[in-house]
Amino acid sequence: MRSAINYTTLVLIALIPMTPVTASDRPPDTADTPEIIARNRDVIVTLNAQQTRRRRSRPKRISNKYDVTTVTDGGTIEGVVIFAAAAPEPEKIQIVKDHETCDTRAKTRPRVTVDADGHLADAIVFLGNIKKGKAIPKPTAKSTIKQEHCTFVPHVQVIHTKEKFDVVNKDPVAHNAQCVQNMVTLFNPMQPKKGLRNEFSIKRPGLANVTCAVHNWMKAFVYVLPHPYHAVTAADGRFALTDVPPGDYDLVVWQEHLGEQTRRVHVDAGGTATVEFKLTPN
Ligand SMILES: [Cu+2]
Repeated sequence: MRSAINYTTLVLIALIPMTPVTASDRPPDTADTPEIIARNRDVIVTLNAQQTRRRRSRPKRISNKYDVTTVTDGGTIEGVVIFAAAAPEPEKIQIVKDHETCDTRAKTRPRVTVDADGHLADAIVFLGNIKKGKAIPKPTAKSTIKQEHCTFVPHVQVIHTKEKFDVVNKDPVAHNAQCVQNMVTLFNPMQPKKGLRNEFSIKRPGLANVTCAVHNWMKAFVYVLPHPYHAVTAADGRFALTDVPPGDYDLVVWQEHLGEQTRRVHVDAGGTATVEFKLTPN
């Protein structure tokens, strides 16, 4: 009897590392995993807990409660984001495989994108605590994360909660796109061929990052928000949020290397509040 138990135990131990963690048997702390929609669920590869820990992101907690209302006396929040320091060295990218495709991309990536006056592009500005306001406009094009020249395009974007978006491989080499939010892997499609496309949505607001395990320099950021009050700063560092119901708000700016900064902003009916953010390296 004892030998039978020992044999069973050994078999079970031997099987443990081979058992993949799937969406349905994740640990209890990931029970509130955001909703994932995929055309082909077979391509979702969930990772083990160790891999998830290594790729942790630092999401800001944002309420998912947002009610649509008619905004007739809205104001505007506009301003500029300035990088108030000397531009840091760009990230160096070492391409070690798939040279025919990947060598077409730049071998460096700027940590900040600034113009001659320090105006910071590609920062995300949004209202952190708005509970009701205008409806999310119908998108003119479906949001997409493209894998092109071994680069995720766009590098930074806002996607709304529950919005359906595509991950698509435009390269003739294999990529994957592991998306992690709040230390939980939301999806991880392997796309071994050009033209492969998978559709997803994310239920929970907050920052998510996307990486490719095949090419370790590839990364993208998605800020998931339940409302339309957000902007990505243009080349001149400027942003504008319109039709904001009168009131007091937390205006948040985020940049991947500079972190977040929050400013309290008051909006009068029909008025314009002007904000200047100055970001520096941590
Ligand atoms: Cu890749």
